[in-house]
Amino acid sequence: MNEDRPVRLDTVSREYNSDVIVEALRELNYQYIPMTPGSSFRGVHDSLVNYLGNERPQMILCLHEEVAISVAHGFTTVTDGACPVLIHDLVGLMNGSMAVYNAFCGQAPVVVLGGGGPISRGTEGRRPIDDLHSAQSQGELIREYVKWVDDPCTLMDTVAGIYRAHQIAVSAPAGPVYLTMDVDMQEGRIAGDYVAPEVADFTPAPPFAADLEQVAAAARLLVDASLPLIIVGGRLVHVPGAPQLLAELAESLGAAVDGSALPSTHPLNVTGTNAVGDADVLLCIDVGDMASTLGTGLGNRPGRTGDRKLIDLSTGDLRLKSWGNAFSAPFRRDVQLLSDPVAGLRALVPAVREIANASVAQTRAAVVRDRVQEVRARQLSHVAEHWDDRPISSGRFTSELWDAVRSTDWLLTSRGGRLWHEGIFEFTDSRQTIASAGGGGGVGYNTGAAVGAALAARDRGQIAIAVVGDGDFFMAHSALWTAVHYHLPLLLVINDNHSFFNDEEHQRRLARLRNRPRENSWIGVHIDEPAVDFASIGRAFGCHAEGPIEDPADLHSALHAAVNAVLSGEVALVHVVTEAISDE
Ligand SMILES: Cc1ncc(C[n+]2csc(CCOP(=O)(O)OP(=O)(O)O)c2C)c(N)n1
Ligand SMILES: [Mg+2]
Repeated sequence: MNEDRPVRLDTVSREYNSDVIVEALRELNYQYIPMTPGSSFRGVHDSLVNYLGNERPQMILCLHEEVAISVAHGFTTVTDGACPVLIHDLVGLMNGSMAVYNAFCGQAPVVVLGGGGPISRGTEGRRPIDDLHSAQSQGELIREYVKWVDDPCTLMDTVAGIYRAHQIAVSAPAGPVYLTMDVDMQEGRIAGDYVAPEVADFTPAPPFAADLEQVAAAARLLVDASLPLIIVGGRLVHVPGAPQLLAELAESLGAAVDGSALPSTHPLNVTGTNAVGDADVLLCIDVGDMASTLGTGLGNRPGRTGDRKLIDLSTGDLRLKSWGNAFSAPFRRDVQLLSDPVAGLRALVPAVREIANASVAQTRAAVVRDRVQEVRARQLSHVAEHWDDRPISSGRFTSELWDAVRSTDWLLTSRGGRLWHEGIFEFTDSRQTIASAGGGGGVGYNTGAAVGAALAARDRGQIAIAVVGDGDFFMAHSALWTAVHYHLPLLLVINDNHSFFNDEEHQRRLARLRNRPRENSWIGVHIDEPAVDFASIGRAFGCHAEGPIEDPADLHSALHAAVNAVLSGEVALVHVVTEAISDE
């Protein structure tokens, strides 16, 4: 790890307000603080370096604010803690705003700290850029997709505000917050009568529990179901003991589980199989976006889930904001366990155990196991059938990647959608997967998030693996610099289909609906002529780079070489050329 250690700190003493502000960051145990520099927080920047020695928290330099916030978001998908980020006032926040939205949708406790003000217009020595880069309340820009905004102007309010921001960010439902630090206040001297707020006064809220009658009703529905399906989203995978609770619930019911909080090798894990489309009772745990998860095909009216019964175990509509439409699709909840998801699970498990019938559970489990085995066998034979395909098939790619990483301690941070083949990777430990943080679907998230996840992976002795689309990578490829500078253990695989392919499908679909030529769907979408050499981009940032790989026979050695490079301390990039295949 490049630690960027400052020198000559023996002459520095605690003198300025910004020294007190950074003490608050240390008090909150922040290990890293991703940032992109800006004069609006130069006081805090100076104190982090020259007062705290750039240690706890260590600044993680990112070359774009969107990347800095994605890095913080990615870090929180692995660690179950909040991550702060430092952003220049107005323009920095503008650059970072989409990433804040992704964090909001992903329930990521990212504490965005921005330079602000100066509140006092008449101060001498103002920065020439003050007016251009500040606003009456910068929080207006992102107010509708953060949990809290604060614009304090005194030191005491700023320190209290940081503690409060942290408290709000991590309390369920978790999410990003934004606080500005007045530039003059940061740079001022600590007043003699300054009274420090106490962090103990800002303890995060304890988990809140579900209504007991609802718990009993949910247990009854699940036990009486013919084929219950548990769909797991959110951040459950992080919470100590939660995967075990989930396994206990599934096993006592013989219920299928869709989600990464249960090992993929568990016989009840049906992730990626579509094996239980005929489930009659759905238990959604911490599923933020019901519309994406359940699709719109379950019923023909808003709010309908067809004939299925739906149990919603989550913080429910507490996540809703009046401005955006995220999570607002109506779904009929037959039972609502409005609670912290893990607290709800803790109540539900004994309630189910008390009335569950072991032999019914066994029968259901056998049905689930048979169906999963059948789908997995089909998935594997599909891999064999397309082993030598050119362009490289998703099955071949995923198998070769699995072969290259399986003997390491790995963490998969993104699957890159189209190049992933289900049923090959074995997830046996919740440490191998990130919280299914979801995000808001803003393209440009995955590379920065992989860097943040790699930062956390490195501290756990793991290597991070990310499969990222070419379009996604283009929007934030400067994140590679951060990975290389801090020697992060990251293998980045670019799925290069020369396209923002998702939109090609949309254009094709629409052309079909309108009876127009579908052949033109590539125009305004293909990223070709020039085809970009991603390995050269990787090398330019100092990565070990392989590719472009077009021949499937070259995958094995390229991926193994890349993994070896990561194990020996390099960041590796593998450029895999695939075909843009449409289902239309
Ligand atoms: C910031 C942003 N711009 C545009 C979109 C629309 N969009 C959704 S997916 C996608 C294509 C992503 O391309 P790539 O990462 O290469 O994945 P592919 O679809 O080719 O597999 C686009 C442009 C978006 N979601 N976010
Ligand atoms: Mg693409």
